[in-house]
Amino acid sequence: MTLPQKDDMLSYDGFRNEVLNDYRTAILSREASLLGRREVLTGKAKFGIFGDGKEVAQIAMAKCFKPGDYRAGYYRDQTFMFASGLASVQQFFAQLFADPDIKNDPFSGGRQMVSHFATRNVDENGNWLDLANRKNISSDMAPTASQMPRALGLAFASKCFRNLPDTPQFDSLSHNGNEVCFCTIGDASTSEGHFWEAVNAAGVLQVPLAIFVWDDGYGISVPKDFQTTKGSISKALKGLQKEPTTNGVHIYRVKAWDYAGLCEVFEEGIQKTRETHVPVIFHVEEVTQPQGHSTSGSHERYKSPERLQWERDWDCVKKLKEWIIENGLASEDELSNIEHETKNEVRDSKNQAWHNYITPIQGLVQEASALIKEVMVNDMDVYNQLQQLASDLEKNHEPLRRDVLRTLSIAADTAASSPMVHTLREYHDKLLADNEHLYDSHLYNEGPKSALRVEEVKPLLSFDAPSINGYEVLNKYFDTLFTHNPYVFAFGEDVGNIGDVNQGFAGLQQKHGTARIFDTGIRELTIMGQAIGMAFRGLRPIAEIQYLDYLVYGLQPLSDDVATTHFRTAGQQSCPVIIRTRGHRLEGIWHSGSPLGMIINSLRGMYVCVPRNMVQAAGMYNTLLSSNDPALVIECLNGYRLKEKLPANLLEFTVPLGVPEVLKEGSDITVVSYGSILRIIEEASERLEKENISCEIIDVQTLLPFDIHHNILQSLQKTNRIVFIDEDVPGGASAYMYNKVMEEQGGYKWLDVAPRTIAAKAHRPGYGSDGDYFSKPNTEEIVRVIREMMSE
Ligand SMILES: Cc1ncc(C[n+]2csc(CCOP(=O)(O)OP(=O)(O)O)c2C)c(N)n1
Repeated sequence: MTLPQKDDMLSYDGFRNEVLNDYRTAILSREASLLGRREVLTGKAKFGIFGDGKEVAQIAMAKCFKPGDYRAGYYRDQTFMFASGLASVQQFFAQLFADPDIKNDPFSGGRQMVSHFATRNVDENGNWLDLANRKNISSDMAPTASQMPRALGLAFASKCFRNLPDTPQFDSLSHNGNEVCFCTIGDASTSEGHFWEAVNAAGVLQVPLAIFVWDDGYGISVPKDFQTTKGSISKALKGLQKEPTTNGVHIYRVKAWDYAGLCEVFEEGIQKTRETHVPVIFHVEEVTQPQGHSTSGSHERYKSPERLQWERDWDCVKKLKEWIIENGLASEDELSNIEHETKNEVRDSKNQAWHNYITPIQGLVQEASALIKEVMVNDMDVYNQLQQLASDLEKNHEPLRRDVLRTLSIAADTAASSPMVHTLREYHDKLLADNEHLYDSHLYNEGPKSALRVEEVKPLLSFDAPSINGYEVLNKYFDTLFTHNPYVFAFGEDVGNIGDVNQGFAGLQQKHGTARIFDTGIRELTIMGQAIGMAFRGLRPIAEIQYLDYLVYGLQPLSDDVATTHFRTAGQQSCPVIIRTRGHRLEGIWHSGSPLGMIINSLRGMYVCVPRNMVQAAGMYNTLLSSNDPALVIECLNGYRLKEKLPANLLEFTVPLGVPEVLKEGSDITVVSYGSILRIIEEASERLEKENISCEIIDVQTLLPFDIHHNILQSLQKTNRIVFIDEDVPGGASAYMYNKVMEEQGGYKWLDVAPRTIAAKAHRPGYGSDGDYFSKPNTEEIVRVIREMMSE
């Protein structure tokens, strides 16, 4: 066999040590799984899902994982993490216990379930780390196959770097695109469309992606014959296999218990993809799952006794031990010693993790119970109740912060008439505030890279600034942007050759090159994945969804991955994608979409910009590119041929996020809206003006964030009437704006008449101009509603 060679591996002793160290890692990881399950069953942790059965394959895999490489995997990869030196057993248990201290659970600060790993990609200030010299783990997610789009993107970024001119500014991000993305997936999850779309795209794009399919024959209880054509993912993938004269992927099959075979096959495959960028798939068969799927159930329910016996016989750790003995590398006794020592070490690490987790909470318990006991009351019953509350709290062996807060709250209610009750309330509130940061922070960047900290710079519009079509504004903007910012890339369906369907990029591929502005297949999901991987690796992708209506195909990775990245890593990972699309009214059911309610409710963690014209859009792109926050920008489909003045400071001007603009001042009613419909509102306002009804028209500009300085409230304080208008369904984003102003801003206090919303019909807009008129809000409807409000 050929193990990847380190210097001392050339000697017999070096080889033997490596093998015994691998055995030790296998035992360590298996023991962590066994103890982990026990911690859940005894109630110290809530849920466990472990990597038992995959130890040997992952040890072999880790041998090929080099600084600069990436992993996009799922919840079974603890052994890989231990073997790569990226996780300790103590950290593993800290995450199992949901320890919110980032020093203890460095993957998620207690926010994710066990085995959802991550390594930082930015420092505390949001600056990119030297990723080319680190082993990188993109933060894991639970939805099956959700790692696939991102994995494709992480690998694709290597291709981008390899195709860029060799300038030193990218040195810390890539070594000429030599980095491989290691992607792991369970066999059942290959049934997801995500898998197929990503593998096809990888075969077309030719990127250094190494996919490891752990085939244990089941997806929880459902066997692979129900999951995969021919019951075998490598057979099903045959048509994608690379041939000498075609593109495609290399496919290998290997057994999960075959230590020597795994080391050999992985080394060969990984080296190939690193050098050639031809993707590689390892179908790892005969994987066992000694403890079943997770702590939620038992596999005896669905595996036959024969299957269970087979799994015991072919357990990879057992097989590795046999192989070591057969090859005379160590005796049974030596291996038993390793087992004994390692198991003790795992137990100690687990205990230390628990100690670190529980000690600060016990401190809170002590402080709270001391305070409760000290409260002076003049009623014996109350006194006894308080003593009981304090003592119950102290007796709790596994107290939570929640128990401390609850006890304090009940104690304060109990001692309501005591002059000392304020001590309880104050301590309660302080604890709540202190701990909120542990659980309710980092949804967006909070430091210097926050988009909300980007200074506003107004566009310079000279007298004689030319009035040009909206799409030409964008075209000139993107041209200037691509000339000056080498980190920016643009891609999507029809973005390259023809420069997008509305010509924002017309002629720019020819000028800036196919490496930076390019076409993709029709596959919104993995276009988002490409953006995610590139952004994760320090590039600044502008990825297109051709029309807003097709965002739904790409929404899953934005919602589950991008929008949660910063939160789920407690601020350690940034993924500043910019998704560019165009929407609102144009024509027919699938080219008139404005489903902003769906979007803003699924994308908390991203910003959502709804510019009314292309100058505003360009300003928003500038703002976003100065920050690390991810965002969706929705341009107006019917605005590309409207005339706008071209600002002179194209790359400098910024539009602040969350700051509405008053488009027309007025005194009778505040009209709040965004996007294409503003032009209809302006028309309605002109008609109302003739009746002496004066509308103040406000463009919110961004829905996430929404009016952060409460400017709309100021308008309402003047007009005492307000209507929210958009093209979404009733109860969609218009209801969101209503809620923001009424509840968050306290707008209800300033109303003279009931506030209203005007939205589109619940159905999608029909085709043709009358389809539009009767489906979306129109001038007459707006005039009628405002007139009604004025006469109330
Ligand atoms: C999108 C989605 N659907 C369902 C689930 C629930 N679920 C979690 S794991 C799992 C089975 C996965 O099986 P497989 O891909 O073979 O991986 P294994 O857990 O066996 O390693 C299912 C259905 C999920 N997490 N995500």
